[in-house]
Amino acid sequence: EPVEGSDEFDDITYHRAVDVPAVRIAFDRPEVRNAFRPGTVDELYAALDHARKQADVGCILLTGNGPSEKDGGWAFCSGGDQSVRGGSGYEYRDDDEADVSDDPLVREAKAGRLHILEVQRLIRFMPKPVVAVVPGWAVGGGHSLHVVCDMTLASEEHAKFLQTDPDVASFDGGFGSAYLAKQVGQKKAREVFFMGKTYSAEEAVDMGMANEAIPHEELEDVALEWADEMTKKSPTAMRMLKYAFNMTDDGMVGQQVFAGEATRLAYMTEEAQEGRDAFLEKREPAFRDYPWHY
Ligand code: 1HA
Repeated sequence: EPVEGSDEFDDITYHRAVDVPAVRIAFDRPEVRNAFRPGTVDELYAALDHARKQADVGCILLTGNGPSEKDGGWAFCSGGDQSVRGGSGYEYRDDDEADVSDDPLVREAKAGRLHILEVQRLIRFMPKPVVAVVPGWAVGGGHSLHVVCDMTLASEEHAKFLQTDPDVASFDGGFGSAYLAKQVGQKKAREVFFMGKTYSAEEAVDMGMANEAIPHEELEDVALEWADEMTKKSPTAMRMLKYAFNMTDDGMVGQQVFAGEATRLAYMTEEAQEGRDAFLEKREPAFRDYPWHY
């Protein structure tokens, strides 16, 4: 069932699964292999952020609708829409339904957009698993998106993984390359970017950048099964695990995110509530009533 507000989207679709506490968000531009233009990215960000804030949603499936009516081709995402790439990034054009301000200063500030990186950070830092469900091409910035997702499930028949960044004079020097190298190793990651070879679902699994190759017909059902399994687990444990996996690679930001969750847990203790109460009651806190755990 589509959730409230989902009919506002033009370039993506947003569905709440019926029996599983999960959301399916899909690129919906199959005729251009689900390339993203600035409006697509705005919508994707809004949709992911909406899913992030739902207390009864524990998993997000990110995918691409298809096949293309033009030629039957399947795609997860082919990265930035090259037809709207301007001098400094991707540009809002007239047929992009995005809501762009009439203020010329705002328009200028939004002239060249690379805000898919903000989407990457949202996926990376949201406290629930995001699974890339790859039914076809994952290319360029679309490849980087699957890399940043917590897990990747790929269509056995149609998934194809390809990095074209340097072919079009672009480079994801962040998660798309550095985190990929953590997944597949330095030599292989350099091959992915420097050689621009196309890899099948099975090869992606063997390399360690995808979790499973699944018969195309079953892909969405299996993705929902994975979501079902993950959302049966303790939300707190899942959140702490995601942030723990992130932390060693995310430096002080990783520490900050993990520590925020530690603070939340600490606030739940009587000891922390004694600290608050003592302040409000203008008295010394009775912390000596609490043990020094070992
Ligand atoms: O690297 C970044 C960033 C880095 C840092 C910060 C921000 C970043 C933001 C974005 C990106 C990037 O994404 S750069 C990489 C951009 N993407 C590409 O270079 C991929 C271009 N596409 C392809 O190489 C191929 O189309 C394909 C391997 C995905 C599929 O090939 P196939 O199956 O042979 O189909 P093809 O005929 O090429 O494509 C079908 C239609 O989709 C074509 O249009 P048509 O001739 O039917 O009118 C094609 O032009 C269109 N299309 C495909 N991909 C894109 C696209 N149109 C615009 N942009 C695309 N990315």
